[in-house]
Amino acid sequence: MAQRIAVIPGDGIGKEVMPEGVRALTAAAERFGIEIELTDFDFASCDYYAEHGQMLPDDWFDRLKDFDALFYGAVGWPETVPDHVSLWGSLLQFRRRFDQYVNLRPCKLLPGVKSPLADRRPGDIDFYVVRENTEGEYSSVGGKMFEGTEREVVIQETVMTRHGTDRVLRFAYELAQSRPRKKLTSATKSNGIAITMPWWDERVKAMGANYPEVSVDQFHIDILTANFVMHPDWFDVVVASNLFGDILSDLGPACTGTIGVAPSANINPEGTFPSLFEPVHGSAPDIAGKGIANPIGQIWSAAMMLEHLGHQEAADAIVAAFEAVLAEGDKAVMTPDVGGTGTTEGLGRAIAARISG
Ligand code: GGG
Repeated sequence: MAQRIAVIPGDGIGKEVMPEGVRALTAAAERFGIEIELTDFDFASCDYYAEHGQMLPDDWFDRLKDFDALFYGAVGWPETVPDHVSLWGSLLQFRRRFDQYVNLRPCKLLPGVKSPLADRRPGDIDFYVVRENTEGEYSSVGGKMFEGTEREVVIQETVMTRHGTDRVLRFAYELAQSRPRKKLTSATKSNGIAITMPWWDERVKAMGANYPEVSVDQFHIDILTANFVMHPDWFDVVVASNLFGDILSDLGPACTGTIGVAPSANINPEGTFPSLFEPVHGSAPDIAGKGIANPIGQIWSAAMMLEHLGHQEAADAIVAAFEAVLAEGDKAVMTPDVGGTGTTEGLGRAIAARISG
């Protein structure tokens, strides 16, 4: 049976990198005899908002729920739609309604890509950020009082539940246990945020009782960010709340040279709903329309999607292809963020050709 994949490019460079993600996906599917059925959607974009006054059609849930996976680009075009409106109107709806409670983001220094950190080589940086993806600081619980007056009050709460926290910690522990180093790092700020964060620390300890082989470090987020820069080799699996995980999963790839290559998987581990795969980067209005965005974040997300769908060989072939093209380092093929003068399409085509063999 064909794998049904919803293709949602979104905004800005999402529309430019998506064709290259699809090119890589199609090349891998052809090579490994995987039947895929791609369906394009124009919603979850600010262009759609401009036409319809909302980011998603009313029936979006029913239209997407039976897909095997969602392949997403990027959201946001602040010139026309405030960022919090576009994000809450699209991506955050997907994550919540499809219960994609794990956001898995690999940080890996790739061959041919220069880390801004001194003397780092491929192999030195290779870890995962596991971000809680449905609650925490992104809960949007709160409100305003006396709006627009001198007495204006604004409140927004962080919501952490035992159910929501334990399930993402379980995923992180399982991942750490499956890796050779078996090391988990948890990020909080328990000295300053003195209710939710110490409680998260307690849940980490409680869950750890089920995973005696996994060694656990607990860091405050401020020193943890410093250590991402000074000692990225310390980390194996890093688990954090929604906001801290979001920040760490931009910082991690930045330490590997460019956020342009970083992929992510928004996973519903039970498979009740489709999972969503997207690059970590956003719509990048500063370079949108120039055809120079790095497509590897989107292409690597395609590999994570194939792995999730059970096609490990095809996923490995995509990763091997972009690693080989990066290692060759042809400046005319590389995009500017990795030191070249090439284009999104040129780099995408080079990788697809390598996948096809
Ligand atoms: N492809 C990722 C994307 O579009 N990100 C935009 C963004 O601001 N995301 C915030 C988040 O992931 O919570």
